[in-house]
Amino acid sequence: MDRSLSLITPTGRLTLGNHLGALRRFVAAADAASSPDDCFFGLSDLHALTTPQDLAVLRATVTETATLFLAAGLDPARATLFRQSRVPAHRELAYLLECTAYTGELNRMIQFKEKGRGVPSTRVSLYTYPALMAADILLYRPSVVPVGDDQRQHVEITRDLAIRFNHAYAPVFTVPEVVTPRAGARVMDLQTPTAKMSKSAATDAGVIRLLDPPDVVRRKVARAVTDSDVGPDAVHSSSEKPGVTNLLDILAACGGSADGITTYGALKSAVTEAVVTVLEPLQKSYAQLAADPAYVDSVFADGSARAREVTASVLADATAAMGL
Ligand code: AQP
Repeated sequence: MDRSLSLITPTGRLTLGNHLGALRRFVAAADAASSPDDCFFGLSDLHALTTPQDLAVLRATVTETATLFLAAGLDPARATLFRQSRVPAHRELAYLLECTAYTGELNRMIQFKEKGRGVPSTRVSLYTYPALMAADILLYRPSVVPVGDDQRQHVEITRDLAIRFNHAYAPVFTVPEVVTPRAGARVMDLQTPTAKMSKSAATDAGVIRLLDPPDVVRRKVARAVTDSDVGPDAVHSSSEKPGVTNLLDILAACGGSADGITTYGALKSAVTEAVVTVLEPLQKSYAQLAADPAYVDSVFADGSARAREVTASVLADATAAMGL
């Protein structure tokens, strides 16, 4: 089986978008795996430091996110779950890849353009993070990287760096393919349906968190922005009707159907029911796991130890290839 690799940054409490675009895909890949070495899924806590964080909140978010990985159904016997900061090869290879990357390509990265360019207090790490992200991927030699649509640019720069490095020095890296899910590839904010649903969104009203109770989900969906003068069975076009398109996409991704629905009220009820049905088992499992934090810690400690083992030879090869 092709090795699969992906990370989630603990910059906020996980959202429905993180589940449909990432976690759920991780679980499917792990379920199809024959060994935990086929799937590496991590918490990219180093990436969280590219922007200022309240450290107590960061610690709590790391714990919650780690617990959610397991609650979503990731089985440590089928996937290696790790923390990026516990695997020093990530930072070491990142430097070697900074020596491979060009400022021109880093200047084009959307995240830097949107969050940091022109702001004097922007952290240098926000500019260089694509090199760390490339290291995150290339260290594991995955042939496939499952990510939401929004992350394609990151995997594309990783491919460029790997190809450049392999040509300039030695064929050390596997050049990975990007895989994006069809339904739920990009869940949009319920209040601003032209922007993706983000865990670090400034306001919570348009963001469904994985641990939101059913009544909170209902309220957020009920207040979701819809588009004027169009029934939900009208043309499915995100440029003209981003609000209703998003609701229809969420409904489909959560296993619901819009057949026979003709009003926004009915659509929102169906969306609520479908989302709650997806979240309920996850929340139940979360409550059990949260009662045993030592178990969650041990899973990630064991996974990080395995990640240190598998990344050591790739880092050694890259270091030697650069003449060091
Ligand atoms: N709205 C989304 N729809 C589909 N997939 C999504 N992902 C994130 N948001 C959506 C996927 O979740 C994984 C997490 O990636 P990340 O932690 O590196 O952060 P991100 O993509 O920047 O996610 P957020 O939630 O928007 O975080 P912040 O607010 O911190 O920037 C990825 O696989 C991503 O595709």
